Amino acid sequence: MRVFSGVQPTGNIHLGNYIGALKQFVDLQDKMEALYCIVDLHSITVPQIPEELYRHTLDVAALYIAVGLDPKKASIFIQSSVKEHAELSWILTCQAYTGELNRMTQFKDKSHGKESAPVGLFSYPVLMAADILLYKADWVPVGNDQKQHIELTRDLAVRFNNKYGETFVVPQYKGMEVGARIMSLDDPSAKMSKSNPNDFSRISLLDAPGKVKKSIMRATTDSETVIRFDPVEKPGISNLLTIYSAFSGKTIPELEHQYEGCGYGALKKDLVEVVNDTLQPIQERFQEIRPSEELIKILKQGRDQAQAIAQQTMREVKERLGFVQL
Ligand code: AQP
Repeated sequence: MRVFSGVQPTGNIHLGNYIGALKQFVDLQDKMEALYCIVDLHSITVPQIPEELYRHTLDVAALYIAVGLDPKKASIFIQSSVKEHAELSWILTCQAYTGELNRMTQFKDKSHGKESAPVGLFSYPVLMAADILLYKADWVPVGNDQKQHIELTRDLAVRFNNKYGETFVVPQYKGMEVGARIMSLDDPSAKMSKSNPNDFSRISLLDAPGKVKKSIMRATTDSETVIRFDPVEKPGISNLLTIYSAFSGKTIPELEHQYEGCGYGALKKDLVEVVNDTLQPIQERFQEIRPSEELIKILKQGRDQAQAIAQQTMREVKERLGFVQL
C-alpha cells in the first residue's frame, strides 16, 4: 500500500492543514510506503511573490519534519523537482473534459467575481490527479475541501485504464469524521485558509503564544452560553471543540461533559493552553531543522526516491499511449 499527499507553499501551515491532513500523514507513514510533497506547481495557479514562495517552500518542508514526518519512513520532496508531475498532467489534461472541471467548487470559489482566471487554476485538479496517479497511490489523506478532486482523480484513472489498459491504481479518499474541515476563527462559515487576509482567522503552526491567545479569545462564537457541538446552530463553538478534540485526544462528548455549566471564556482559555503546549515542541524542532543542511539533503533524497517511481510510471504511460521512447 502506498500513501501520497501534499501541501501548497502558499503560507505557513495552519491548524486546518495540520488537523485535516498532516496529522494523518504522520500516522500513515508507519502503516505504508509514504510520499509527501510540497506542491509548488499548484501554488502558482494564483500569483506568488518569488522570494516568499521560496521561503514558504522550505518552511513547509521543515514543518513536515517538525510535526513528525520521518525521512527514513517517508519520501519528502518538492513537486517541481520531479518533472514527471507536469508531464503526466498534460497527458491527463487530454483525457479530462471541460464540463467536469467546470463543476469543481474550488475553482468556482477561487475565481468568483473575477472576469477571467488563469487556465492553470481551472485545470489544477488535473495536476492533482497526475500527482497521485504518478505514484499509483492507494490512499490520499486530504481535508474534505479536496474530496471532489479525488473523485475526479478516480474518474480519470478509470477512464485511462479502460481506454489504454490497466495502468493506474484507483485511489481512495482518506478523510476523517471530525476535523476534515476546520473553519475560520473570525467567520466559522468559511474554511480556515492560508490566503485569508485576516491573520486572526487562523492559527499557524509557527504563531507565537500571544498570537494564539488573541486569535482564540477573539474567535467568533454565538450569543448563547451552552458549550454544545452543533455545527449548524453553533458553528463557532463547534469549530473550537473540534480543534480542542484534535489537540487533546479527548472526544467531543467528553469535552461537552467537561465544560457543562462553564462559559465560553473557560473553554477558550484552556484551548489556548492546549494549542500552545502542542505547538511549542513543533516550533523548537522547526527552528533546528529549517536553517540546516540536513533539510536540503532530505529533499534531495526524497526527490530521488519519488523520481524513480515517477519515471517507471511514465514509461508505462507512454508505452500505452503509443509514444516512441528512444
Ligand atoms: N480548513 C481546513 N480544514 C481541514 N483541512 C484543510 N486543508 C486545507 N484547509 C483545511 C487541507 O490541508 C491540505 C493542504 O492544503 P493545501 O495547502 O494544498 O491547499 P488548500 O486546501 O487550498 O489550503 P488553504 O490553507 O486554504 O490554502 P490556500 O489559502 O492557499 O488555498 C489539503 O489536504 C487540504 O484539504
